[in-house]
Amino acid sequence: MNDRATMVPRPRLMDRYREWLPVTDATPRLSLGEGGTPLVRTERLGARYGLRNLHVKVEGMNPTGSFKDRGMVVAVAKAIEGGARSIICASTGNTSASAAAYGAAAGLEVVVLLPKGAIAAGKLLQALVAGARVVAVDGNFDAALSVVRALAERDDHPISLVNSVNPHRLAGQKTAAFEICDDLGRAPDILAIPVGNAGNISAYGAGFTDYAMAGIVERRPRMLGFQAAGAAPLVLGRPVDRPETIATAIRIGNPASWTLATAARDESGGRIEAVTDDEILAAYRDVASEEGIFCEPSSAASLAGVAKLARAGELDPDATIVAVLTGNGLKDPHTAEAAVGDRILEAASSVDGVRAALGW
Ligand code: AN7
Repeated sequence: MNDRATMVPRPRLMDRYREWLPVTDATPRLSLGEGGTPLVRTERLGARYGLRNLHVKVEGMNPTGSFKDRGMVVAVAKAIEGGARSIICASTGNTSASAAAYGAAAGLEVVVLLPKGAIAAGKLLQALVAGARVVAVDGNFDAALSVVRALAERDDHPISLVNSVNPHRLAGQKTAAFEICDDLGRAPDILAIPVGNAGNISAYGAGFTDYAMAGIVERRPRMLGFQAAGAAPLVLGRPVDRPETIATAIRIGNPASWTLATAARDESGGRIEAVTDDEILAAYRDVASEEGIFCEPSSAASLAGVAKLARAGELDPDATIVAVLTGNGLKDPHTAEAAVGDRILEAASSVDGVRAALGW
């Protein structure tokens, strides 16, 4: 039997890391149970990639299935604290799902702009079922972001912008870096992460820096960011007009946090590189079939990059590596279907029928 006196309630994210967040006594204690996601040490996947200390941070375990909840809870709480009644964002899907959920929980009007036809099915449905006002715009994410920025600046319809250009979003997202250090008892040697609008790599960089400056960890990890090859402005060093990739969450041509992200890369001695859609899909299947972890395609960009650098002999096999899996695979059933093909065996409903189908 557990001693109930030693069992503590699960802390809220904003309480657990309060001293690092812009939280005051006037900030509403909003929570859907975000944060506290698993850090899983991979055995089979690590062995496959020739790495003895490969971990994944499973951010798809957040309430709406992505890391966006860490920043959204802070941004929405601060918006309410400031008197907002409405919030708005542009999104490749996960930010809108998160804004819709936290906005619903706080009783706010939520408006989301999405690039028409370029959002994974689950993410779109999350926003709709939560009651957000969804506008599909005839343009890509970069175009939608510039429209919401302009809308949020107008006085005729006051509305709070909750894209990652809102600093409270990045403040909340730093907590994932804190959790990784708290779980490992140190900072990893390498942090691998997918990069789209480049907010998350910037937030992790800031989080590791906070812990290093406070003396909680001795040094910061090298940050390795990975973009999809068809949407790799930070690798090319210039915006991409027509970004293309099956990893729709990171189909972004002109990242809002460009300067912060390249600074996080450079201060850590890291790199931002491109991985192809085929490499992303291979890693997406590998982590599901070797570890039982179903992430969304964009998330697998981090592992695809690790696999590629490991193959090239550029990673120390003993390094402590954490790859961030930013979102849940259930969000994008169509990519999953295409990735596995028609693998369903058909059988009569009998022992002999099933034995025949299995070739036993
Ligand atoms: C699963 O939801 O930009 O580099 O509008 O959903 O911080 O943008 C999502 C981005 C990685 C990239 N993985 O993070 C949005 C959006 C997943 C994502 C990223 C996103 P950033």
